[in-house]
Amino acid sequence: MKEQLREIRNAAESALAAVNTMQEIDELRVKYLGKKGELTALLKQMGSLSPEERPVMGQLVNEAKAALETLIGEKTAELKARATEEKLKAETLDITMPGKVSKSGKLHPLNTVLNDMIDIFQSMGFDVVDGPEVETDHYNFECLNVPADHPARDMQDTFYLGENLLLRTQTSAAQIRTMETRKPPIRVICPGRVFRADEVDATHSPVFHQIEGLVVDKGITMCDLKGVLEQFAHEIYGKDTKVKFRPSFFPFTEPSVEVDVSCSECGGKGCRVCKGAGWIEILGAGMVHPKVLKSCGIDPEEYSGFAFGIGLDRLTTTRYKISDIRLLFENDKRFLDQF
Ligand code: 2NL
Repeated sequence: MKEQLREIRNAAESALAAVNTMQEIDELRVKYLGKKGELTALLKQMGSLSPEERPVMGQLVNEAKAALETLIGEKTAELKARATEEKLKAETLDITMPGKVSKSGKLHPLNTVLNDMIDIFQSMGFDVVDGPEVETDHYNFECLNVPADHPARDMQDTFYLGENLLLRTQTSAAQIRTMETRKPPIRVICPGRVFRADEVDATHSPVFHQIEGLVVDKGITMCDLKGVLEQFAHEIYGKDTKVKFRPSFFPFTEPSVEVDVSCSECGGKGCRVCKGAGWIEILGAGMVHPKVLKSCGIDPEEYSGFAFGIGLDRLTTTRYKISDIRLLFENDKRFLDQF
């Protein structure tokens, strides 16, 4: 029987030394230590031994059991450690690999310039107002003292949607509506899309952007207009920028001016950007025509005001040295990615 025990123990030990999986260990545990296992079977044979031999043999079998259990424990720990090591090896991160660059959205150059303009005028106390892009003849022309025979009213210049409906040609209509609904003092700017039936080329587009400003109060003069526009020019182009008023004509302002700033590229000496003039025209402006005030229910004897209109697209193309206005509307990603 001792011989049998040694054989079982040797066989179990060499089988355990060769296992590679937890499943194999479990199978060996059942084979040797289980209820129907080989060691249990040996214990059951003890009845055939003499009373002297029984405890000796019992102790030997128990020793063998304990030894096998220890061995199984060690082998299990070893397999678990090996599995962990393999798992870690498979999950190795190469922290020197370049990461994935996620692209963030950004503002269209027109909106960058617009936001700057809004900041400047808001800091001077202007509100931003909005209005419809589809307007009536009344708000777009009539209230602005644009007479029926004015060339701007021609089908060739304005997109008409019907007898009296049209796509606004300037954002003034929104300001007319503001004068109708608010009482002076009024200080507003109105940015937005405007439409003209222009021939398309590098400097003309049928859709473009305008920012108009309007101030109405008691005792507003041309000096206030000049002060506001000078402040605006200094913030946009720098403190040394000079501002010049030239006489002009618009039906909705009297007197009317066109406003030039000293060329920011050459400082006024004359260069390619200003075509040798030293000045660049940036906007049109003037004192609101008394007829316009009256058409909005504001008494021109009591109140006066100034208004101006700035083209946003030209301001953007000169700031970023963009050669063709059409690039602003095509939304080609290769173009937009440059800003
Ligand atoms: C230009 C000229 C201008 C205005 C727009 C205006 C608005 C109201 C009343 C009177 Cl509600 N005037 N707007 C005045 C002068 C010029 O725009 O050349 N823009 C690019």
